[in-house]
Amino acid sequence: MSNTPISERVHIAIFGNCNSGKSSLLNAIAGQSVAVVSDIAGTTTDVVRKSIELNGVGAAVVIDTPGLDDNTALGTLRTAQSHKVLSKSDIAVVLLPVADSFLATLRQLEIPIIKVIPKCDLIPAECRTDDAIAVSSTTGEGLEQLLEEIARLCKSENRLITEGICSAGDRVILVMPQDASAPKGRLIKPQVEVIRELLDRGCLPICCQTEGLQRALDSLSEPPAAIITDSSAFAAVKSHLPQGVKLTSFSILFARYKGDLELFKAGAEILLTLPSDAKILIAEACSHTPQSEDIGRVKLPRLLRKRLGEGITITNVGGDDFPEDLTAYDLIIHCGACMFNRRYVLSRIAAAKAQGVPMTNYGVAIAALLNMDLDL
Ligand SMILES: Nc1nc2c(ncn2[C@@H]2O[C@H](COP(=O)(O)OP(=O)(O)OP(=O)(O)O)[C@@H](O)[C@H]2O)c(=O)[nH]1
Ligand SMILES: [Mg+2]
Repeated sequence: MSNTPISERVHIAIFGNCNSGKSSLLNAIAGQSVAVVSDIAGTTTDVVRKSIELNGVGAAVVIDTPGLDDNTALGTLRTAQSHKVLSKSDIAVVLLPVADSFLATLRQLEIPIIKVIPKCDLIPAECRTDDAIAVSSTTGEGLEQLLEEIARLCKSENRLITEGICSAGDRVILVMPQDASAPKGRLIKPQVEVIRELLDRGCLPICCQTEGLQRALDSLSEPPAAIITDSSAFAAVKSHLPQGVKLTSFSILFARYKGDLELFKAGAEILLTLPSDAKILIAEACSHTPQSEDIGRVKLPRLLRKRLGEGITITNVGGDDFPEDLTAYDLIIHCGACMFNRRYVLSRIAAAKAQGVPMTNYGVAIAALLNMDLDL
């Protein structure tokens, strides 16, 4: 579990004013001294992350942030850091009191909030309220209740990648071309995650490359429940698809799992009607050296130019480099975002929506460009 990548960990961020006890709470949750604690306001100047296993939650990362009311010379920079954490927070633990505007921002981003009355060992019982958990990092009071509430909120967010595509025990064929764009010696993360989930669900995942699909189908006594393919092999897979077998792609599964499939489908429809001088932003979560058959830099631009003409302008960005001003673009095409947590993808979607720029993702865009009829 200690190897769980950060994108799969539940992100629990602790927010509050200076000296409210944020770092002490992180230490209390982690059961060790991770962050520096002192009675000097503004002790925490940088975001501190601690990866831990939490009961009832599993792999989590607990994030300590600088005080929200830091008005020292560097305060604005520090509070900006705390606000940056927001876009990746699955759950916000808020030490009261904080400005109403901060709570309003959390609500706008639809981030579940757990309100905490900190240092409750110093606070008379009559000052406690029902909508906040009284916690003392010093005595441990309320800590268990806080952890239970975190676990409860996490359960309601638990989702399956292959929900609705197959049932427990089904046979599922996975088409995974190991071409020039595949990393050497390993499988990419979406494939690994889908295989793992299918195994957890008692399914039989059957893996092949595109040219092995017919043999895989022939080797089964009855058709599989579904075929999940790399987007680049859609056309080839479709030509082998037996009747009644569901077809989807890794990108589409992750669009549902991490994003907003309806919005991505609407974005793909707009893609087909874009003018010949359209400006398209292709955003990828991982920053890697461009490869010869790279989907975001080679395959997708090729398909886009074939469909819309050579006059379009394509801009590629990677990693955290997502422009704040998106209005220069007619469409954003995002990767499957296997390196980002769901909340971060949703915050990018929210930014695109707020600026009125349509958005889709690799798999949905490719399916539309190839006129594929998929089981979305
Ligand atoms: N009595 C009591 N003191 C606490 C508790 N939690 C924190 N403190 C004390 O409050 C002071 C501030 O604690 P920190 O955890 O550093 O607070 P912070 O919110 O991280 O502060 P900044 O990093 O400056 O924003 C320290 O002196 C802690 O020992 C608590 O539950 N009870
Ligand atoms: Mg601190």
